[in-house]
Amino acid sequence: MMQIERLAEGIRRREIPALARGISLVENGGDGFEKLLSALHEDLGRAHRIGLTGPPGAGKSTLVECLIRGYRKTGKTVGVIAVDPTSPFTGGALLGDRIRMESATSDPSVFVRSMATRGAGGGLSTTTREVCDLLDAFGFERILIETVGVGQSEIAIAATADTAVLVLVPESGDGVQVMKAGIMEIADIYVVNKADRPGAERVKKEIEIMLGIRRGQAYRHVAPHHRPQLVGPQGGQPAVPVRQDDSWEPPVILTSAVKGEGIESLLDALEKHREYLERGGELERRRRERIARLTREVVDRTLRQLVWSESDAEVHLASGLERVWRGERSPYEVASEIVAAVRKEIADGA
Ligand SMILES: Nc1nc2c(ncn2[C@@H]2O[C@H](COP(=O)(O)OP(=O)(O)OP(=O)(O)O)[C@@H](O)[C@H]2O)c(=O)[nH]1
Ligand SMILES: [Mg+2]
Repeated sequence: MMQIERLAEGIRRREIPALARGISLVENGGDGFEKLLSALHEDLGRAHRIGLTGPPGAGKSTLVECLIRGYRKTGKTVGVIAVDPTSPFTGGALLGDRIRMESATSDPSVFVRSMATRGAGGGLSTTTREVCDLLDAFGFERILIETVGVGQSEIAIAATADTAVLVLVPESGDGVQVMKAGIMEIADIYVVNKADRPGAERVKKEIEIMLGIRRGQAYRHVAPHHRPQLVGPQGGQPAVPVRQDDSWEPPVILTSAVKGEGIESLLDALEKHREYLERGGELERRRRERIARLTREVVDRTLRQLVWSESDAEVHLASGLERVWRGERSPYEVASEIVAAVRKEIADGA
């Protein structure tokens, strides 16, 4: 316990070794990792968390390196998490910079961490979110989370960010595929990277058309009284007319990460989205939702732990399996016997 307190203190004091130890503890679900996260909870909420997802090889890591350089120019500190990377970061130069920065000052500005393993403590998205929390508590102003793929688990990871960026490329009709996969719903910014190759403009148009169609459909199902109203603070007409629709229109940005082109536009869009989130109360809504989701997941994993590691469920399972094998029980009957036994254990023990 004291050790955990010290670790939390070290992270607050921006000590890289403490951060690294904290991340390992969280990744492995080691002793006291939840206490650490709990202690740091009050330090959260300062970072802008940005998720970048997209198909393998789309240039996400190269873009991340460009963004780091962009943020460093304006003096912002950046933490990076690469989840299940299929290829390492290419930027030897970047790494060199990082080491120089770290040794030149006790206030490290860039920290890059790969998460090659799934968290032992819970699902990948929960663990990613918890590692993000450590980076946030440490004080990084921008946190970039890179994930490969456009499937459900990547969507879940992207949903732990404040801003979700989907990185596509001109080839292979990615646009259409991704829209069909439904990842569309979560992206706040679209990037067509490798715009130095042919077809980028066409993919951009495709995405914009699809975004337009979605928007049109979305409004048809909204009853008029649910639309934002032009009312002032006292319910009358406002002195300054507010825009009736302050919803976010996801921009589609062309970049060439290898040439460093379009990066300013992307940085600009990211800042605009952050401002939008703060202005309209959307940031608070997203963060509340995230806290609810996290709490549910922590309850889930605590219950799993309670059942499978701290009760006699495994013993009941072993004897139950024999009966299933002999044809005396179905697995469902055994499962409900296990649940009943665990309930009784808890009731008796509590
Ligand atoms: N032509 C071109 N190539 C690029 C661009 N951006 C990245 N690449 C190249 O694409 C390859 C993959 O780049 P990465 O940045 O590793 O892509 P990634 O999306 O992080 O890849 P994974 O993490 O393995 O999914 C590398 O060879 C890059 O040099 C670009 O804008 N134009
Ligand atoms: Mg990568």
